[in-house]
Amino acid sequence: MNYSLLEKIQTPVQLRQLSERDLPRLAQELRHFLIETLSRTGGHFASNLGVVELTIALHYVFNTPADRLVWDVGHQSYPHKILTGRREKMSTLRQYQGISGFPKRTESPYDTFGVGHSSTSISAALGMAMANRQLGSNRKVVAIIGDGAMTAGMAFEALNHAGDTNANLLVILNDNEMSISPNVGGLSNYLARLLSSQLYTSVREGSKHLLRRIPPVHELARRTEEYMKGMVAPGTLFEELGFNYIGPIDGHDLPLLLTTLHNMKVLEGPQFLHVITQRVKVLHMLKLIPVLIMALVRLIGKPVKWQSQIRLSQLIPKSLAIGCVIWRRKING
Ligand SMILES: Cc1ncc(C[n+]2csc(CCOP(=O)(O)OP(=O)(O)O)c2C)c(N)n1
Repeated sequence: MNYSLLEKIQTPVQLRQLSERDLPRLAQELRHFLIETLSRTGGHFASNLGVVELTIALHYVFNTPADRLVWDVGHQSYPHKILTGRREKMSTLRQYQGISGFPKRTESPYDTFGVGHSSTSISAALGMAMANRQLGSNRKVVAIIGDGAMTAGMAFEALNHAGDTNANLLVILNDNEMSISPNVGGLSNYLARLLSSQLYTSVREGSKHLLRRIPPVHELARRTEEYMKGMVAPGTLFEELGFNYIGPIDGHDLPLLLTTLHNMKVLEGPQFLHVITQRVKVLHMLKLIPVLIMALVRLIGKPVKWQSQIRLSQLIPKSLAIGCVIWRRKING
């Protein structure tokens, strides 16, 4: 693939010089680049493919690195690394003396918090937001946390604290209904109920309708926010904790992400944006087949330890891997 847009971007400064019309093409290049790179280096590919549009939108709307992005766990930070001057180093990902698979403060000024452990982003971002307040600084702080990481006590402790401080902080819940495997528990059921309530579809369609008419920007901002707030039932769990809850919105719809982030950036107090992403879209699966084969071949290249109790989730990848090897041999004749 030709990476004509991606290659122009050494830092988000060049990203912000692109027109909004170019961003879907950039997302395509970025996704393809990720697949190509990870097929050689290995790494977390599903979580990263899910945040391609969200990462572009965040660096486009926010003035990074002055504005702070805090990635929870950090296993989904590869698109962020690629857009922040580390594209060429991606071939060294997770290797000796190469770049880290997680945000690392010594690696880049765009990596605001060293991570690896989950569920710490809201606390870290809240600390930064409170420091901003002390300093009288107008820097924005955004925590991006998955629905799996959100189930931890530490994340709730931070939500509880943030609601009480009234700090200027944006929390983005990246909801793909998955953690390492499908989520279980009360929060997961609650998020699923929010999604199945048809509000998601109506908000999404309604926002697109508004975008089509394009009134002056501040009017659009006001109306979009009012509209979305009106559509989503007040009193969500996050509202009760003191956040202004917006969503759920489609995390792959770049125009919608940009408008929503622009609108929310100027709001005061704790803000909560619920975005829905898919780790791997069906169309992308086709392009992923070579990556999957390489990853799975590597998996069965290792000696398989048979245990007395083997779980289905362990068995399926192994059977799939064997199938892929047979298929590859057939292709190669
Ligand atoms: C304290 C801690 N416990 C467990 C893990 C293992 N872990 C890695 S990613 C992750 C959660 C991933 O789910 P989610 O936050 O929904 O992100 P997604 O991969 O779906 O984008 C967990 C629990 C960890 N990194 N840190």
